[in-house]
Amino acid sequence: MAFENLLTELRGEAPLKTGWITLNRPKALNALNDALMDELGAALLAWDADDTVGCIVITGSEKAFAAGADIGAMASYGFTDVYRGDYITRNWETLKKVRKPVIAAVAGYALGGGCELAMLCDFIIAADSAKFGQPEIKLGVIPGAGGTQRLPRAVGKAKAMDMVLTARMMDAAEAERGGLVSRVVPAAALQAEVQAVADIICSQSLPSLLAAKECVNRAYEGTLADGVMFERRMFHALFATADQKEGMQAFVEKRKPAFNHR
Ligand code: CO8
Repeated sequence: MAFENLLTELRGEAPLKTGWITLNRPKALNALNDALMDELGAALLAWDADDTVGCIVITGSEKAFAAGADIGAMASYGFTDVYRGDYITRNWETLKKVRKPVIAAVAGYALGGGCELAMLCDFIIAADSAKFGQPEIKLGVIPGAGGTQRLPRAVGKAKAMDMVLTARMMDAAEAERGGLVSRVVPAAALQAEVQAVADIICSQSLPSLLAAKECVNRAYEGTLADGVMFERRMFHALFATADQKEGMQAFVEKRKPAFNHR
């Protein structure tokens, strides 16, 4: 896949490969313009449909995961422009449609839409250089791609209010304490550490990965009773797969499973 605002590469040692998407508008600190978001949507859908890919990583540069929506591009817009054009929703829902696990590998700034993009991923692994923030208030607006909803769910109301109302940034250590990120690693080791995690994911059965992701998302977005019932039915359904037979038989025979993703 060749893009103007992204670099894409398949990596990994596991049976399934990891699709790496690197946001690549370095001169604008990976500000998210329409062209980049269109390419991101296309790259995500291509790898979600590719049977050789088990996991996707979205990353940026050492300095910035993404410094937000492209302020220059939207500075002159009026209400009708953004409302009629449904600005912001452009390809933002695409990431939610991806059924394979998506990891955000964040170094440097993840601000505004950049923080929202990272939160849309299934989990975030942060370099110790990462800085998260929703600074839209300084621009006379508010977060527009889920920041006011996902940040409180991740770090609680107090920290989210503090960040959204004052534009204060959260460093990697505070983000880990608050539950926004799953792990913090040295900046120089970010890609290797994320690939090691992705390789573990890519060693599992793909149907199980899709089911696990769907179930955890139910916990995040639905009621406990619905989520527990949904999980139980998905658990039952996985007994129809060859990978369940292989996974359990391999344990009994004290060997590694060889999943065929069926
Ligand atoms: N949009 C456009 N250009 C940007 C952006 C941005 N968000 N951020 C940085 N740049 C550009 C700068 O203009 C500069 O360009 P140039 O060299 O041509 O002057 C270049 O990137 C480097 O930036 P700085 O010189 O400012 O670098 P510093 O290291 O001094 O500062 C900061 C880094 C702190 C990250 C600073 O650039 C900054 O504050 N950026 C803006 C952060 C921000 O306000 N983000 C929120 C934007 S609004 C938003 O995201 C709404 C989300 C809605 C949903 C998403 C829809 C897509």
